[in-house]
Order: sequence, then structure tokens, then C-alpha cells
Amino acid sequence: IVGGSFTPIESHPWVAAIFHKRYGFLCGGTLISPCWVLTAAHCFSDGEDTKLTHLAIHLGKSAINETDARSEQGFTVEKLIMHEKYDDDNFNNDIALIKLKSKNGGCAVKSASVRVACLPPLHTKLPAGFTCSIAGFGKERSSAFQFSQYLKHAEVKLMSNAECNKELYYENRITDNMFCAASPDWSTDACKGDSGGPLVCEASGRMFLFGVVSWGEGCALKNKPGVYTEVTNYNKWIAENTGLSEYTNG
Ligand code: 4AZ
Repeated sequence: IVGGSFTPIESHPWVAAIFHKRYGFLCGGTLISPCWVLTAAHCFSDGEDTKLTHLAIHLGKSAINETDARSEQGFTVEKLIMHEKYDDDNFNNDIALIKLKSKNGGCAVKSASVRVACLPPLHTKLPAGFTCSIAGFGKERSSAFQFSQYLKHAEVKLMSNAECNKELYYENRITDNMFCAASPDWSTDACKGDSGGPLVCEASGRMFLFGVVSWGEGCALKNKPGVYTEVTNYNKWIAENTGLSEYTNG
């Protein structure tokens, strides 16, 4: 995250950190039920080549290079489901599900640092200008060599797709499965490593997962908003693939 501020995991307890056992930190994710993490498909764009045994998922983590045994819960991956229509060329349908597996057979246990995020009610559309929050361990500047040592969060404002598809911004590259968000002074944005992580918005006193960090040109560049996967388009896909009976828990 460029700009914004450091935040304890307790403020974003649904944040998951996805690691590759060889390459280190890979992507963010969001815990949407005790056994399932929602993330971005492009994190695994080598597709079948991502060996599930190479992945590790950590919940309750505030620092990328430190393990806090009191707050953390670690998992391996039982299943990785990439959206069958994910398009590597334009990042359309950039969404994937991870089923967690632990040694004792259980999944995530609710605590102050581990909690699920709500999926928004079907077809909820928030207005342009609405303020939402992003969180992740991504780079603090595009030029940084390393990811952020600590979890960060920042506020961004939603943009309409009509606006974001203008020539000044992304000239018709924003599909109906994406939306844009940015800070009005272009000082704050998601960056490399924040991919897969949450954009949550408060509605009726609760935080709902509306977006998955997907792509953008650079980070915090003028007229180049962050682009997010539109989670409300996937309630049915999520329900079918997780077997969670409800389309929404909102
Ligand atoms: C990335 O490379 C990335 N500014 C993610 C988000 C954004 C840019 C790049 C948005 O994972």
C-alpha cells in the first residue's frame, strides 16, 4: 500500500497472507468463511503449475517476517479454484478460492485477530465517491525492492466504470467485472503484493468485502486508479464452488 498507515491485524482480521514456500510472500487474500479464502486468480497465473503443496496461508498476521504464535493460524491448501473464465490478457474474472487445510483437520478459529468478512448482499451497488478501505503487505512505493514489513491500510474512493473507462484513465479496459478506486490526490493506492487482498466498505454498520485487489498501472500514479474485481458479480460462483448454502451472508 502506498500512503495510508500501519494497522494491527485486529482492525482487518479477515486479511490472509499467501506464501509460496520457495518464493516467499505471494499475495493477499480474504477469509470469507472458516475454510475459504477469496483471492485473485492472477496470483497463480502459472495455473496448474502452482503446486498446492508449495503454498502456505497465514491468518492473524501483522508482520510479514515475524510469527506471532499467539495470534497466527497457519494452513496448507486443500483446493485452489481459479475462475474458469479468468483472462490473463485483460485480468477479467480475476478471482480464485482457496480451501484451507490444517494438520488437525480444522479450519480458521475465530479470535480477535482472525474473523471472516461478510459478502455483500446480492446486486448491492455503492455510489461513486463512496469511501472504502484497502489493506495489505504490498510495496509502499513502486520502486521498493521489498514488500511492507507490516500490514497497512488506506482509504480510497470508488469511481464509476463510465468515468474509469474514459481515455484519461483506462480507456475501455474496465470490464463489468471490475471497478476502480483511487484517492482524490492520487497519493494512496494498492501496489505490488496487495493483489488478492480486500477492499471493504462499511454499509449499515458492517464491513463488507466489495473488491479484490487486481491490477493498475503503477501505484499511486496520477489518473491511474487501482482496479478491483467486483465481488458482487460472483456471489453465485462463490456459493457453487464453496458449497456454502447462502449466496450471501449479508
Ligand atoms: C500488482 O502488481 C499491482 N495500483 C496491484 C495493484 C496495483 C498495481 C499493481 C494498483 O500486484
